[in-house]
Amino acid sequence: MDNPAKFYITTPIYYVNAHPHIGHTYTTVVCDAIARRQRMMGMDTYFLTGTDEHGQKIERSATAAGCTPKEFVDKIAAEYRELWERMKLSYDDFIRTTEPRHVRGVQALFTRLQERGYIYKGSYSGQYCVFDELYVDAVGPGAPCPECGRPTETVQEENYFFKLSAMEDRLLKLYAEQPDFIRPETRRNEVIAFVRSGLRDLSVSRTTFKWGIPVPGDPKHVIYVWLDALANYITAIGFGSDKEKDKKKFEHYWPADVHMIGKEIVRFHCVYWPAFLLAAELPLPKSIVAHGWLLFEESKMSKSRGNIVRSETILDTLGADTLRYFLLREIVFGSDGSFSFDALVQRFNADLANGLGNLSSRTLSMITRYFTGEVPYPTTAQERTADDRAVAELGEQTIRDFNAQFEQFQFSRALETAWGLVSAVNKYIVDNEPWTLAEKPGQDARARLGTVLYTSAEALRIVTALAHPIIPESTARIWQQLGLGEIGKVNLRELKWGQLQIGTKLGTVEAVFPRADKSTIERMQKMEQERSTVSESQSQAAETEPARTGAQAGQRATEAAGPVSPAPPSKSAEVAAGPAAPTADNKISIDDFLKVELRVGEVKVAEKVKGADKLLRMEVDIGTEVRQIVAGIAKAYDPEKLIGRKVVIVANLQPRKLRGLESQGMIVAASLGDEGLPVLAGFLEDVPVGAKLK
Ligand code: ME8
Repeated sequence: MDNPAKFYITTPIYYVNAHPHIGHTYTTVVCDAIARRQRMMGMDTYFLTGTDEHGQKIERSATAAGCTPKEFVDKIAAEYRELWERMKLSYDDFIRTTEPRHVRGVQALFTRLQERGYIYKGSYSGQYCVFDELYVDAVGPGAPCPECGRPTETVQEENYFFKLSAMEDRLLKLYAEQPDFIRPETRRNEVIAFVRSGLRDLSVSRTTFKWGIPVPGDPKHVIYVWLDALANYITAIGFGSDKEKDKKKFEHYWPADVHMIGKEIVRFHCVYWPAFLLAAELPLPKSIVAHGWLLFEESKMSKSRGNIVRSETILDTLGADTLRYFLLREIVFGSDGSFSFDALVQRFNADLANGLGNLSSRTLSMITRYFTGEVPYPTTAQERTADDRAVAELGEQTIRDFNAQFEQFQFSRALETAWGLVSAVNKYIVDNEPWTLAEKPGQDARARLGTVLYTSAEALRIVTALAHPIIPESTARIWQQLGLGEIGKVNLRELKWGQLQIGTKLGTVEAVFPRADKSTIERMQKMEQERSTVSESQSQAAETEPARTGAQAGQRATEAAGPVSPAPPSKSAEVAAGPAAPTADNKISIDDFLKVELRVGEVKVAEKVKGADKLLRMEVDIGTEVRQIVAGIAKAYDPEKLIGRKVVIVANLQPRKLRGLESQGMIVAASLGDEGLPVLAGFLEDVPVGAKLK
């Protein structure tokens, strides 16, 4: 049943195989802004986020890091929570898929699907992409995953299957009858085309690893990680619990109003998830909204590409509101958008420091100075100028447009609208020169001064209320300075021009957004570099680091690709830049050595680099990810002969470009003779991919 008074919104639950970056922050901030606004509209709002902690990818990351999966997931889940606190995210619940309430709920869902005849036992033989946790149609060992291009693994096992093929017509009917089920339109069309091309039954259990939720009554199988993960949206609000209070909660909040996701996980949410729910006879979410990617240096920001920006760096310099504002204002929701420190600082200075910050401080300080801190009388309507009326009308229009645009997920336009009012009022202040009016004698000038400052303060109040869901901290401060108390209590539905009470006593006026100077960009870039180095070495020590980017280990750029010869100690000391200097006899400490992350990798792809007769481009699986490595070994090795070979990789080198190709690590080799003929390091015994050398 539709319940107009409630609003339930979810983020994806994030994998804990890597640290959070601003891509994860983006989705979560979008949901937070929506949730905060819904609360201000008087809706009974529930905002859910969490972490996705099961599956082969996580199990492998934990093994590679030398700890148990539980230790591993606890650490990264805590990082997410800590970061979300700092980002001022107002989530109501944080679900972890390792929690008993989730395990119980997933098993209940599985049983429900079995009872309704949608699950049967069969055997699967084919390719599986561990990175995407996806069964793919690719053929042959190592065939690339059609989604991410990484080599797939051949899986042959007895599995439980879900009758996805039986759901085709019902899904197509759903997409036709509920056009808003998938947004935006482009994603909807892709999904429809995918389903029309035919659905095959889906394997929903695995037997080759343990880190998952056991199938009820058949614990040798663990439930497919996507069935496990998607179910979080219902288990978090009580599905599968016997308790009356949980059942009520589920009935109250389910179905979700919005599942917010990134565009790469549309198929799981728009095909598998409604199929599971239809089969289980549970109501369907009202809409699945997919946004684009945050790009950095022109490609999708992701840990495996090593091009991430951490939210912490921005939090430490410009604060949570700046990042929140930037993400919603700069990225056109639905499309891909680029992040850069330059653009961030520019937005901050233009819109926050010079725009809203300036409007707030000049208006409020003038009221303090000229009217002893009390909101002055505006003159009567008849006496107001066209300028005054234009601002009031724009204020009304801004409320209407902002609301309509925000509701259509057009956050950037909505903020542009609100900041249109900010600019108009800043101009109005300049045109009307209240500082000159204050100098003039007589009642008329005083009345004009009152009107100009009232109009400015009222416009400031409106923008502050509208922007609160996006920049909660700074707007709360402006609200206090306006003398209006707690901003969280505002009812946005009732927001209108003219509600600012005459005589309101202002709070202490202070700058909310001090301008950032040019050095801020450099500082942030430096912090990012230091953070990478610290997090690399910390995780080395704790041995809990998951997938590595290979970035910032202090390696000289010229050494970042090509075979490594056994290096003399002084050279190793350069590689392992850090506090521990080489000792007098040129020996390095064990700590220095441990900074170099050596891993066993398997060559999946190898080919010559055009126009470079010494270079080979390889894709090397290092257990947690597949790295592109460019090395000067073409004279010694035929590319075809390298495929399937186990090699040793220096995994934590700063990536560098060779002939336009990024090399994300180095392959270890002996270097023979004057020419330095490379001979690859290898093993006599069989060793697992991803194993660490120490
Ligand atoms: O896919 N730009 O988890 P995940 C924008 N566990 N958004 C980005 C982004 C980027 N560069 N990078 C990540 C999973 N995101 C599964 C989900 S849900 C039942 C299971 C955001 O850690 C975006 O929301 O890979 C994307 O869909 C999500 O993080 C992927 O997070």
